[in-house]
Amino acid sequence: MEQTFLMVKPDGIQRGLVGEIISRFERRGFKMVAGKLETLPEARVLEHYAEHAQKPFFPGLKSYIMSGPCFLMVWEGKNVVQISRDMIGATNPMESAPGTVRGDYALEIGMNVIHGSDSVETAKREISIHFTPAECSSYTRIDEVYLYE
Ligand code: IDP
Ligand code: MG
Repeated sequence: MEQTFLMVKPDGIQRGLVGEIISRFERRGFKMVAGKLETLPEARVLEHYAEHAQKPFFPGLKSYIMSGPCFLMVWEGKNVVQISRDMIGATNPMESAPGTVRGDYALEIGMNVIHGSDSVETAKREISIHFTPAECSSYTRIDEVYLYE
């Protein structure tokens, strides 16, 4: 089954949004298979955001992401990568639709509450940066018989 990497960023932790965000993905039917609260070390921030390392906003992004703990998760389910991106909303909250996480809880691109992998390939890469296989659980949700036909 497809997996994605989701991370509540430090603004989401400080604003008490972790439970609300987890609830959205739980209710949609997705299954959390790993989760931990952690302040990211610099090396993992550089690896995670390697594609943005040369961008002008990168120093600000790095200090934002390292400003406090994040809540890191692996979620599993049918089409979870794309559906999570849709549930998260556009990168710039000014363009995020209401009903999305960013569209409901954020105002600025540099404080946009949550990260989600942008493709299945990216998800595999990001999961391996932040979690060991031993940290990821394999289990059946009791409601799966009413989620999948
Ligand atoms: P995404 O998080 O929606 O995938 P990306 O373009 O991959 O968006 O950018 C990664 C993160 O970098 C964004 O979520 C945001 O926190 C930050 N970011 C992107 N563009 C800007 C910008 O122009 N100014 C400040 N921060 C930015
Ligand atoms: Mg991205």
